[in-house]
Amino acid sequence: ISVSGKHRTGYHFQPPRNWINDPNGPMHYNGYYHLFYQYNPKGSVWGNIVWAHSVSKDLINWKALEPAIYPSKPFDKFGCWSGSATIIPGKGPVILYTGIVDANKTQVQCYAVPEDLSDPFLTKWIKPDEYNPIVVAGPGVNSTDFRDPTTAWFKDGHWKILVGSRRKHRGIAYLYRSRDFKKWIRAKHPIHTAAGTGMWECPDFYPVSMEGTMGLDTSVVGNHVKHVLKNSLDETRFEYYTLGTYFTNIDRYIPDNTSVDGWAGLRYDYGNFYASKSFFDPTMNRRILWGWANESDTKEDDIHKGWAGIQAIPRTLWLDPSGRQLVQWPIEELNSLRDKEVEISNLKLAKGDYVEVKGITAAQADVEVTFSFSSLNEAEAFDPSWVNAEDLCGKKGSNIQGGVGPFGILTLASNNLEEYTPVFFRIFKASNKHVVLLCSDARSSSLKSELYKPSFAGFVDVDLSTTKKLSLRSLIDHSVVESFGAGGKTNILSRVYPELAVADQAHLFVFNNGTVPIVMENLRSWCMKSAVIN
Ligand code: DQQ
Repeated sequence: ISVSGKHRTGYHFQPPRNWINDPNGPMHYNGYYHLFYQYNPKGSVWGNIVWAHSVSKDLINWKALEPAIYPSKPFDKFGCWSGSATIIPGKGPVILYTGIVDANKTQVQCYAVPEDLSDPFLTKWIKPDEYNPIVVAGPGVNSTDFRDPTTAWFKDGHWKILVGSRRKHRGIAYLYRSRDFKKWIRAKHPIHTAAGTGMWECPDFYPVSMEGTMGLDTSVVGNHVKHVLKNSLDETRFEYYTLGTYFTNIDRYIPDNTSVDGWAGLRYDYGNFYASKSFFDPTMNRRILWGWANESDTKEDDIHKGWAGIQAIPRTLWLDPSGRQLVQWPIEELNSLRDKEVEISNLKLAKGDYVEVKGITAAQADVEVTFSFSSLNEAEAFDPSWVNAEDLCGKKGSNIQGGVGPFGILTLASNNLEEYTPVFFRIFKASNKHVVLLCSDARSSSLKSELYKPSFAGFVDVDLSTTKKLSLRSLIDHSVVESFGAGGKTNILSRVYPELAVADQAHLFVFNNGTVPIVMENLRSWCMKSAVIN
């Protein structure tokens, strides 16, 4: 592996070179999955943005096509920014995207359609002159923060879309309606807004079933569904979502009182995951989530590497039976890359134990592990002022001894633990319940300084009075550690750049640094084959 290649991924999506960001217009059409994404054809920093295009039969192995949408019209001369695909029954897909009109970054919404519906790859896209751009910022709308149209849904004779925006510091999702997908009119009220959240990039709005794990097509409404509204917050570069009710008669969305707008809101991922977009996959009746994971190294590193940005592994997503949050899990197709397996059962981890999991390619692996603990009596007291999980993980890292935990895995570890990215749980005792913290702590991930090495963390909403077990799955891929806690309730993606723990010099450990012994009931880990990507 060349120097610039040692952190390239083996099974996370990336093109051979250059900058990528947001996933755009994911869909399944006529036997193929399509992934478009923001791409700079000229370099490994953001700029010159076009929609790159890849197709796949299984969401894992991808074939690159030429860019589908690139500046070619007066309304998108300065860039083709994010957007979505909608499949019109009986007609085929339509892409909506944001065109950048001028050097001031004035934004309008545009549409594109396949040139030839009989081409199985839908290689070429055209932007009809009639009706384009379909939406411009009207009076009172901030025309330089007005972008990222959603997939449309159909209700009562109208197609409807959202466009992200802001008014001063209030985040806004404007609603537009159309009968024919060509003439669009802004509704009197946005579907939802929230004070103090800033620009809403890449809104996503869709129904989830109140029972089971099956996904729903974007137009489904009714009393058996809840709706999800997700926004990507430009200012802090993280996303949050709420669960709530879509009142179709007034075209308003109101979040449940169990999920809040803004910084304290629920997150798909408590790590490096942004500008995500979901789509309904009719072949398996599931909703799939794509998200972009930016680099955590410097711009100079990216220029040197010649590439920047990956897509997270696509995740199936559904409503937790509690109704309070979503659950995510890597798409099952990923298992086709699992190769040699190592399994360990019933391993007791006493205080201070570190045990190496030998026999796998630890730099490119999939690990599933279940821990149990006999008693919670010695859990540390939880201070109610600890509202920020990331700060708490920063204070209580993997080598700070606790009561129940910290316990978990050390990924991408060098031989003598000069480098490691720990992914671990820590259990606290609050006044009337236990608080579970999941951390993915990049601080010790690399000997190299000048990297962004955050102690990412999230709380895990589990009831430890009924189950005394916690599970963890981590997808390790050279510069990625993508973890799913408690069956996908709390998820964290970290980007890390070890200097020593690369290729066959990377190791995997399990550990316990709490006074209470932990039983690792079962660990299965697989060497992961590389996917064929672009
Ligand atoms: N990236 C796109 C925008 C979007 C932002 C530009 C989010 O359309 O708002 O590349 O990362």
